Amino acid sequence: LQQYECGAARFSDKTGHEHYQRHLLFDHVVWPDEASQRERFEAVARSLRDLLAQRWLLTDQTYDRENPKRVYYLSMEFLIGRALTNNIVNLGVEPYVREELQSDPHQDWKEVVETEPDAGLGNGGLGRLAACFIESLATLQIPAVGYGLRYEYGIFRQAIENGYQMEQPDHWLAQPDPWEVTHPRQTVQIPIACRFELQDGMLRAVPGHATHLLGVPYDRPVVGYGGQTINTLRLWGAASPDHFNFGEFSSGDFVGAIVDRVLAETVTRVLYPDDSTQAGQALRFVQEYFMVCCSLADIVARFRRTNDDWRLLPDKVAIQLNDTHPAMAVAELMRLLLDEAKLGWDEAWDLTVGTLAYTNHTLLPEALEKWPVQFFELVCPRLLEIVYEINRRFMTDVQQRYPGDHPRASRMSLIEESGGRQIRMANLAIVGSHSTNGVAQIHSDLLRTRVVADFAEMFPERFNNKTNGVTPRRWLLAANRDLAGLISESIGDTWITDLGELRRLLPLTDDESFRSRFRQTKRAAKERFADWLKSTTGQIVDPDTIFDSQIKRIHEYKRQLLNILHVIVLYDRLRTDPSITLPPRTFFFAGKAAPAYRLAKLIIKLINNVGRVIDEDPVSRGRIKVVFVPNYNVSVAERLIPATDVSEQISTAGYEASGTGNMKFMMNGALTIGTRDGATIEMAEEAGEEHFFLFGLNAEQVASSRRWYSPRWHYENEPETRAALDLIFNDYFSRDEPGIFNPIRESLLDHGDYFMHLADLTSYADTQQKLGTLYADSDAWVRKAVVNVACAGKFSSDRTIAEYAAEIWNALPCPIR
Ligand code: DL6
Repeated sequence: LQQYECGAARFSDKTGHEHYQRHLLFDHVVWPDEASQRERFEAVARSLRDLLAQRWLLTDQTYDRENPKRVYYLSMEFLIGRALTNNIVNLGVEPYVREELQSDPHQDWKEVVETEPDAGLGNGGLGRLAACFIESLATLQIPAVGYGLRYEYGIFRQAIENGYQMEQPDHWLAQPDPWEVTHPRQTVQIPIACRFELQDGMLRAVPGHATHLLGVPYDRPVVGYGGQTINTLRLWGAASPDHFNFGEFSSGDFVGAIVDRVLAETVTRVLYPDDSTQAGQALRFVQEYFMVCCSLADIVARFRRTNDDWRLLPDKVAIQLNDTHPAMAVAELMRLLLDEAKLGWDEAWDLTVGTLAYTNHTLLPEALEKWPVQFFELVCPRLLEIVYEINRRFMTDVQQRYPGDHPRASRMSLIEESGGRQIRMANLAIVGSHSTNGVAQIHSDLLRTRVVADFAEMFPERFNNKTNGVTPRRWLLAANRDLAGLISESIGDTWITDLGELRRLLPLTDDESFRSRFRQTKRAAKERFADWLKSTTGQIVDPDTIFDSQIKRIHEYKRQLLNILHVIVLYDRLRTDPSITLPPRTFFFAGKAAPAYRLAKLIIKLINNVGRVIDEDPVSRGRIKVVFVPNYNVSVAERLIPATDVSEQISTAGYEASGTGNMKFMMNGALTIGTRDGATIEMAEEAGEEHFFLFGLNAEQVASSRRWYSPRWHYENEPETRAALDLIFNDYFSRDEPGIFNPIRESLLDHGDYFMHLADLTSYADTQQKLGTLYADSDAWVRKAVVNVACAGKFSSDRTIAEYAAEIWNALPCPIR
């Protein structure tokens, strides 16, 4: 990496060594040979931060000097995971760091890496996508800042006890985070029209005198590959001003005032663990408001530093709203332009719409946020006034365009009147921005034609698709060193920043020695995973079995239940006839269920109980195995994905917006069994359906069979379906806790099986059988796996970001010289 020569050289010579030693000695006051692994991790991380500090400053300085259009990515979630390995890889200093650490006899590199906690500041796909995007923005040298919240507690830790999910707090900041830098001078003040109180152990916003919250910025470097551009992820921490509740100080309630202060600071204490459902608590509303206000204040300050004409705003600033969570930005930007910049309504509106863009990530109605009007009244009444005025004007437009169409007007209104007035955040985001995109072609189409069809009809030019992608640096180069090495040896390393280059692997499907090395990389990854699993959980798995993985949030629409039903079908076949041919397979499940999502938690319990019964039964032991890997997070994914042979992408068609795990598996050489849903459709288009195992109803069939679909029919007419279900319903997997799986029976048979598990079970089982047969032909299998890797190029987040930049943001790279 010639571009980074200067930095690398600095790390390689005595200075790099001294940085590390100095951090050990002076940050922790320990002798280097007595330091703990944690202290060593902090010292390495801080030395790297030293190394990139000047470049980081230079990046900002260049943006200020050249005044390019800048992109601001607003997201309530950034599921970052660990940063050390990625920063080393992206800075191109790996050989030097290795050398340095190897010269330290007390250093165990693996342990040092393991010491870093996962920054789990997100729930799943949406947050992980945001993390991939900021990395690609930096790699593409696009001037960008990611804005989010500095949650002190990330997504909960999941423990499994007696098969049940238990949630434990994840205090990932218990020890200082060596990557972050705080900039107290850039603290912003956020007006807030209420105070906080503890009621029944819950933090509540209650009417009270207007005050302020402070937003303290904590910056993390976002290192682009090659180390040229170091962008910033700015996470806001809430603090209260010293004069907070001064009245109570004067009146003698010193302790009460301090308690109030502490309560105000809880605003950014914890990430809401709900995925795809709206939690609806006032604190979450305050979090969204706080993130939006802090970020917009900062964006405007940056804009004003280099521009004195407000009319330039859309030429210099692009703000992307990651889902509706930051949709209050529409009203807040209007407030800034009206109240602070003193612009007229029409001009402020044009600038707002021209600056903002919105990404939708889900079609599930329950995930479309709506906030009670009272929350706005309580926390930010001025924003409510603005929303009302936006709606008044918008409704006039709708009535002019569709005179007399009252049902349409009421569907499109920003305000839902039934069941308590609520603000529809998706409507606000669409009306107040110039672009609305879905995250895979099918999702964008369904969004346009089903979910917000009225808006797509009124503003067709605003709707577009941006199929998701993932960063190949983290998900291939760093996560799968062996495969990445083999690829680079075979076609050079340009694929790292131009993933389409992987197509050059296609001719190598006919090269026996390449296939054999490819097979070895998979085998080695499986062994590594098996070792890790044994050492961390005690579970033993056999790398000679097919590794089959479904790793994602647990949700009915993702259908982990379909997967485990198929496992039960296999188990029942073995019980009936142990002599059948069945390629040995290990089914891995991993994922967290929202703590309040009872059925999802019960599915976890079922998976664990089935696993235990299968293990205990000699008929199935050694032939099929079910493993629930606890506490799924980014680091677990980095280990399991390279080791996986079969990727399960089996959502009910029309419900998975895109998926991104599917892409990570594909680029790591797994074969996909899946439904025609989300980006899986496009993946199969790239590789050819003959290299995929697609099954089941498509989205249209799901929608059109809703009226007459009868899960009971399947139960009564398909013997294998019935036998599998009866094992569950008759407590075969719950002898000690009879009846616990009744809610699963109710959901599948009594309540209509909304996600159509039973409709797809037979074709799923048939397709699984074909997959098993192919696995027995190792050569044919590897050929398909290589084709999959070769055709994964489209699914780089570099491609996705390049499309956002060209088609939504109109932003160009601004290289740092
Ligand atoms: O776009 C990222 C990711 C998609 O790949 C998943 O298909 C989708 O389920 C996920 N959505 C969420 C929940 N969103 N909300 N609101 O994480 O987004």
